[in-house]
Amino acid sequence: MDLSSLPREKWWGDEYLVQLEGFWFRPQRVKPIKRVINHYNPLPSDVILVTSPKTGTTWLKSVLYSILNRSSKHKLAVKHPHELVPFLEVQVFAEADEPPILPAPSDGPRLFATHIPYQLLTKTLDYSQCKVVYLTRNPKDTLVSLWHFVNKWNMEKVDQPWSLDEATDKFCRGISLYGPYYDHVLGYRELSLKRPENVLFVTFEDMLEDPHGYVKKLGEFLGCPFEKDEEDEVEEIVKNCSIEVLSSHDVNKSEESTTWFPLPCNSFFRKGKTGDYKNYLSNESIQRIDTLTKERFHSLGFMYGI
Ligand code: PAP
Repeated sequence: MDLSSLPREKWWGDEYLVQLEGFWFRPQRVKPIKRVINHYNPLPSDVILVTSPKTGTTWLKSVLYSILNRSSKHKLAVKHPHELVPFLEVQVFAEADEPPILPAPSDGPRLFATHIPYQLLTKTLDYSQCKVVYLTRNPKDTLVSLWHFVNKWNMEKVDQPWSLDEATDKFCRGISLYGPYYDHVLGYRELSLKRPENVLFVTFEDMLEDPHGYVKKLGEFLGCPFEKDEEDEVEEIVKNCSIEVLSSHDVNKSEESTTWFPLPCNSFFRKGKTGDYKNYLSNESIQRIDTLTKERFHSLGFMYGI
């Protein structure tokens, strides 16, 4: 595919995004995303975590990994969640010209993650019985988290920080990683309403409020419920996947970059709270985002606390 034929927009620093079928991506992701679309045929037993960037991917990767691999959940102490649960477009289908040889499901369901919007994966998902867990997060905290992440990345390249006003403007105009954010959420929201057996829609805020209840709910959804006498196991998963415990492991504290992303392993852990936007966004920006949220989400009965 000729990338130069795609619409492009400046993102931050000298980075730009290109638009494919209405969504914005880093140019180097386009080919792997196309490979996922063309070659990934999910098995009915596959579990796919889908998120928009910065909505809690690392957290839910740890939780899902622990639920599905109960006997090896101790691996979370020595491996980064992004290594245990690979992204389809960043790791699994990253390099190969040919489709990769995917692991056989002999050890239980395969667990993958992706940020690819439903609008680009309709053929992949509509004909599969695989389970999809979609995690979203309120747009203001998502934006602030992304802005912090980019500035960490930015530091290694240019001295000028990316201004939050510019980040907000781009986010609201949809020019964001795998954005527009609203279209991303709505695609999976509608799918979850249409196919609740296969798609579970979860918010970061609900999970943070009741992690215990959500670990059990996810276990049920994935067909591996916790028994009544397994409350301790549920509690252990909640604790081991908390940001405090996860971020204390050497592997997650590391300043080393992963092989597939040019930022230290510790960049995926910051505060992990809700409402941090209040410390950063101006009233004007909050109003702009809330208006957009009402316009885009309320018509579908998704209130998101506004
Ligand atoms: P990714 O999509 O690039 O993989 P992702 O994991 O979604 O990133 O986003 C990181 C956010 O999740 C950070 O949010 P913050 O900037 O608002 O703090 C990070 O702190 C948060 N996070 C990571 N691990 C956890 C966890 N175990 N519990 C709660 N939040 C977490």
